[in-house]
Amino acid sequence: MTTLAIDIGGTKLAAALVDEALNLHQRRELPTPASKTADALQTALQTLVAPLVSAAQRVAIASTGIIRDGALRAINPHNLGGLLHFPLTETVATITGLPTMAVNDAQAAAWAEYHALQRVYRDMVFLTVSTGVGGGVVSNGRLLTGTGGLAGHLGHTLADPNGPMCGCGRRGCVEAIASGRGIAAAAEGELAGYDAKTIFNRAGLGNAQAIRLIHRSASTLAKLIADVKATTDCQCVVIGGSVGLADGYLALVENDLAQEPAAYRVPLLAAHYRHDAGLLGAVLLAQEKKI
Ligand code: ADP
Ligand code: BMX
Ligand code: ZN
Repeated sequence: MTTLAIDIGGTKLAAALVDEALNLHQRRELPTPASKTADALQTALQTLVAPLVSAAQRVAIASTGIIRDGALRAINPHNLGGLLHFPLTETVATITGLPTMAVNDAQAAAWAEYHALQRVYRDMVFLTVSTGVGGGVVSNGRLLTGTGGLAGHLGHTLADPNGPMCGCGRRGCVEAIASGRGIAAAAEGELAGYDAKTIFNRAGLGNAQAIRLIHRSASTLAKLIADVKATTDCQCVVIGGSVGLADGYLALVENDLAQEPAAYRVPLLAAHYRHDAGLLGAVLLAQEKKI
C-alpha cells in the first residue's frame, strides 16, 4: 500500500509518497501560509498533495499543534500565523477522498526514530528544534500521546521565569528562547528581522551576536534535556528540526549537557531520518493502525 505522508510545520509543509518499506518518492515542500484563517492552510494543502494523491491509498499526517480527535489545536498559535484551530483529518480526507489519520509532528518523529534505533532502547525522547521546540516520548516501547494529545510538549516547560513571553501564554518557555522563532525574536541591531537560518549563516561568518544567540538556544536545550532525563530516565535523546540539525548545533548542546551533574547526562543523537522523521513516523503509525 502507498501512503501519502504530509508534514505540517510552522515554516514548511512537506509531502511524499511512501511505500511499505518506508521509501520516499516525489517528496515536495511548500511554505506554510502565515494566516489566521483556515482557508489559506486548506488551499496550500490542496496544492501540496495534488500531484501525489492519485497514487496513494491512504493519508498519514504529522502536524505541529495538539492533535486531538483528528483536529489541530495550536498551543502556540504564533507559529501558525495566529491560526488556533483547524479540522485537519476532515479537511484532508475531503481533499483526497482517502482514509486519513493525524498525529503531532514530534510524536510522529519520535516513533520513527525509535524504530530506527531497532528497539535497542525502550526509553527515548525526540526533540525538534525548528519553528518551535517539540517533543515526543517513547516510554518502555510505547509512544506517549496523552489523553488529549498534549504528551511530550516539552518546548513549553520553563527555561527562565524572567524570559520572554511564549505564544502559548506562559513566560519563559524553552520554545520562546531556543526555537528558530525564539532565536530570531531575540536578534537586535544588525541582525534584527532576520530568521534563524540567516543568523546561523552569520554565526558561521563570525558574527558575535549570532554566535551568542545560538549558544543561548543550545544551552537552554541542554538544560531541558537534563530535566527530561530526570523525568523519563530515557536512554538517549534524538534531536531533529532544521535548527537541531544545523551544522555544529548538536555539539554545542553536548558541550553544555556535559557541564550538568552526571545523573542528568544522556547520549544525544542526530535524527537518523533527518528532515523526514515526521513523515515516516506518521506512516508507521498508519501502518500499525491499519487505516
Ligand atoms: P518546521 O518548523 O516547519 O518543521 P524546520 O524544521 O525547517 O521547519 O524549522 C524552521 C526553522 O529552522 C526556521 O526558524 C528557520 O529559520 C530555521 N532553519 C531552516 N534551515 C536552517 C538551517 N540550515 N540552519 C539553521 N536554521 C535553519
Ligand atoms: C509548538 C507546538 C507543538 C509542535 C512544536 C514543533 C503549535 C502550533 N505547535 O510547540 O505542537 O510539536 O511547536 O513544531 O502549537 P514545528 O512547527 O516547529 O515543527
Ligand atoms: Zn510556551
